[in-house]
Parts: sequence; C-alpha cells; structure tokens
Amino acid sequence: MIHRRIFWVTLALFALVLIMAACAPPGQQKVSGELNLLCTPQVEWCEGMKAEFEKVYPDITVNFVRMSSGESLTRLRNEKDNPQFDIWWGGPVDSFIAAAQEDLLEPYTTPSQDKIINKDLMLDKDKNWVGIYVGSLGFATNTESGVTPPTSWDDLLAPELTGQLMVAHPSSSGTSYTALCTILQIYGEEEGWEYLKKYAGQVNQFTKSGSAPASFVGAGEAAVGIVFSHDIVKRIEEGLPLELTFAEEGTGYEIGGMGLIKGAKNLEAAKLWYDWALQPETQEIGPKYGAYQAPTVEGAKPFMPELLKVNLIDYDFQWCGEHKKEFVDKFTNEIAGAENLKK
Ligand code: S7P
Repeated sequence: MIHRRIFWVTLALFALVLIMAACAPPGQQKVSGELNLLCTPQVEWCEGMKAEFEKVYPDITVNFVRMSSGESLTRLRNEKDNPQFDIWWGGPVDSFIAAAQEDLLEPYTTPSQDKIINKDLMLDKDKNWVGIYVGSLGFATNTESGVTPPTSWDDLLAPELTGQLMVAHPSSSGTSYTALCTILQIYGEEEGWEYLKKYAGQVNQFTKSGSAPASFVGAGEAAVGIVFSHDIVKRIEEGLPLELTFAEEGTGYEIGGMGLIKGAKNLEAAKLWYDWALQPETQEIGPKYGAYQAPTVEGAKPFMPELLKVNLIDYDFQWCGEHKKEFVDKFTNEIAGAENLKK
C-alpha cells in the first residue's frame, strides 16, 4: 500500500516537473543541444563569446563561423530554404535591415528589450534585429610613413595618398559599406558618387575584411586605412605604429546588430543567446577580448567612451540598409570590382 502511494506521488511530481518545464518562459527553459552562430566581429571576440555563453549554458554547444557582413548576407540568402545558422551576431545593422527586407530574419521580442538605451535607433520596429554595440569610423595612419594623418574625407584624395589608401570592399565588408554610406550622406548622392570614384582611385588594394587595413597599414603596406576606430585602437595596443584620427566635418558610425535566422533549427537556444547578449554583464565582456565598441544597454559601462565623443553624422541606418544592394552593386559595377580582394 505504502509502496503504491509512493509510486503515485513520485509519478505526480514527475508530471508536475514536466508541465512546469513546458510552461516556463523561453529564457528559463532547460535547453540543450547545439547553437549555430554566424559571427561577424573579430574572431577573438567570437571565440570569447562562445566560451562565455557555454559557461552560462553548459548544455549548449556553440558552433560559430566568422564571416564579414556582405559575405554573411550572401550566405543567408543562399541558404534561405535550408538555413544552417540559428542567429547572426555582430556587424553593422545596415546588413540586418537588408536581410529583413529579404525576409531572412525571424522577428523576436526579447524580455531584455527594456534595457536598450535608445530604442528608436537600436531596436527594429518589427523586432527583426536589435543593436548590441556602437562604434565610430576612423582613419589609421602609419606613423612611420611620413604622411600627415587625415582629418577630413577630402584629405584622403591628396596626391600623396594615391596608391596609399586601404579600405575593405563594400561588397564583402560592413565597415567599408558604412564608409560608403557615410560619404553619400556627407556629400549628397551626386557629389558622393563622384567622390567615391576618386577615393577608389587612391586605393592600393581593397581588402575582404573591414578591420584588415589597420594591420596592413601597420605593416607599412599602405599609409592610411579606413577602419572602425575600436579596431584601430586594438592594433595600436598590439604595438603597430598607427595614429587614430577622425574626419572633423563628421564621421559615420555603426550600430552592431543581432537577429534570429528565419527557419532556425535551434530557435530556443538562439533566443537564449539573444537575451543573454543584451545583459549588461555580457556587454561588458568585449574588452576582455579586445573589442572596445560601446554597449547598447543600460547598466553596461563603455570602456572607451572617447571613441564616440567625436563629430558623428546623423547616420541614416534605414536608408543605408534599404539601399545596400543597390549601392554595393553600383560601386562594384561602375567603380571597382570585387575580384582579388586582399585577405
Ligand atoms: O569586431 C570589429 C568589427 O569592426 O567587426 C565588424 C565588422 O563590420 C565586420 O567586419 P567586416 O567589415 O569585414 O564586415 C564590426 O561590426 C565590428 O565593430
């Protein structure tokens, strides 16, 4: 009799646990398995985030692939009918806006959204993407090159910089697309495209990845690179002879984005990453892995606030995102092709 009662009580408790697990909000469910992450920032930061996430969620294994923004977008497009990634983390939101337009992202309302500092700018109104960091564009000059560090976009066209400029190609790189769209906003479309022709004529070789020019310029392969300022700071810390300057009339900036992939096979694990990436403690992890972008949530302290205390233009993310394909195609077809990009 007693045994039978114990049996029924145990069974009832077991059923209760199952019901509670099924009803718990996603963030509290016990999720296990894999998470396939498309990671656009520097590989050290991707590796660091994987390790930190797995510490918090030991039952989930994160598999990540590091890819530049433009390449990521192409990959998502190609895999639309059979997505291989669950979440895309990092890279300027212009590409996330372009991805949302093509219905590649899965909308999600995160319980962490109340923490976002500026919802108008950093939270998509349809919840396709959210901002996870902010960074400004800068110029990296090799201090041994004898070149005066540029302080305006016009300075980049000086004859002494012909063949001495390095920047990524906007078809592969979000950094470079931020520069392109910054130029179109500063000069206006007509003059901007004229400027871009001259600018491309100054380039030694286009690179594939946005941060690479800082390393090549540091190694003396060119005199000036156009790169996000936090990536320049990282190379300076590593000992490269670089000076960081900004365009005084105004520089562009990025909001780094994050979005769930439509058709993700591990959606619950992806939502856990999404919520976790918006925690203040998570956003303070970056500097540990050499990433000095500013956070987007309240309670997280920027490590290098001075990188945003420069003259930032009122960058129109929506406009740049919606026109990304058109502008990149125009640049590639009419100004500079994307063959032989330097890796
Ligand atoms: O991690 C640094 C960072 O500059 O990488 C992203 C960058 O756009 C990715 O590289 P691509 O330019 O090659 O696409 C930035 O979002 C981020 O700040």
